[in-house]
Amino acid sequence: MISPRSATSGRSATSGSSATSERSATSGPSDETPEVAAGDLDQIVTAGLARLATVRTVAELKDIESALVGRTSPLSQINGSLGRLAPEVRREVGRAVNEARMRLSDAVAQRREQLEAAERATTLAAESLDLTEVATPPGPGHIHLVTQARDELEDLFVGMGYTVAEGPEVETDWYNFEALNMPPDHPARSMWDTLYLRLGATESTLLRTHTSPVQVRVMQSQPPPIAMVAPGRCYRRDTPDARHLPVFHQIEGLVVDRGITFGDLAGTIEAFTTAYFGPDVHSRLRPSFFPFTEPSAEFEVTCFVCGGLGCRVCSQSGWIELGGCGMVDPNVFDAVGIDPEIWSGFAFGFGIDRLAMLRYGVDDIRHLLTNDIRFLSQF
Ligand code: FA5
Repeated sequence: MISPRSATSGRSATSGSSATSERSATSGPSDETPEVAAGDLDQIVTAGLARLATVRTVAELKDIESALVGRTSPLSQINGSLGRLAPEVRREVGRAVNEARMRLSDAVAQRREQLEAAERATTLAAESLDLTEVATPPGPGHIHLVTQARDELEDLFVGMGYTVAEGPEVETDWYNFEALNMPPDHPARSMWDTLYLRLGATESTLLRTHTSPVQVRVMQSQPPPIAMVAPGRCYRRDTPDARHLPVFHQIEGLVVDRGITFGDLAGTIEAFTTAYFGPDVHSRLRPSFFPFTEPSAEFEVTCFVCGGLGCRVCSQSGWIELGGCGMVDPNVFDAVGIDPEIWSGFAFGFGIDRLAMLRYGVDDIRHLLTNDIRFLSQF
């Protein structure tokens, strides 16, 4: 550090020497005199300019500005101590400090302009729309996995000589239950808890719980021989889980002719499973109960996961249940006016969603409904 004289010494030898004598004469001992070197001011300015060059935002600049030229800045502190200098020296040092402040203030203003311009440009760029940009058009969709399975099953059965029939999703109690040998209060109705519509007499109209009512409608509308399949949507008050949905799809099959036997039913099911799943998959029938078929059976296919060896998915049995089947109950023939002494027949019904799950190894039936494009685009 040098004395205030030194701060001005660069300008003239004369003024420099007079400042020295003034100080010793008027300001007392040198340790009470603020000492400011021209080099110090230069250093403050140089460091300030370097600091300014690193500022990146207008907000940040505000803080730096007050550190460089604000009330607590080194320059203000020097200014504050000028009073202790002799008047001529004070003037010289004051001028030098002001010059330094001006340089820094100018530099701050210049930097502010640059930063504001840059921030304006960034905002504009963010808000701008590129009207020339070419948006990728959405790719073509494709048929849903369940619809693919339904179409394939229809083709398969048509190839085996069946016709395709349809029935309403909103059914009457008579078609869904009574004509199928389930009079009111029949305990088997509880197997198919459903959703009723506020239409007509209480609980007379409902969302069908299975495709079996289409059997009745077809037998009413045409005389035997009959060989038909009826795919469609069904509804149940089932809580969704990995294997159940409240809205799902079934396909119904009905064959009525003279001399139809349980062997025809078993052979038809084996033929369809092999055709749909391939030669390694076989079917088997397990005794069961349905009010509209006698005898009744569940039909099962070889487990796709373990190939029949037994695993967690098939509960170690090697088989997975697909649907129900059996010989048409004489009471159902009676309900539609077909003579069971002349005609016999079989019927089956199974879940299309379950079938698709098994064929493609889908581990949760709810994936079919979530509309996740990553899942759907795989099929
Ligand atoms: C029936 O619905 C009978 N109508 C089947 C039938 C037809 C038997 C003709 C005899 C003669 P079941 O309730 O078991 O049976 O359902 C048949 C199949 O539908 C089930 O094996 C399953 O594959 C499918 N299914 C049933 N409920 C659901 C559900 N909530 N979600 C998905 N699939 C289901």
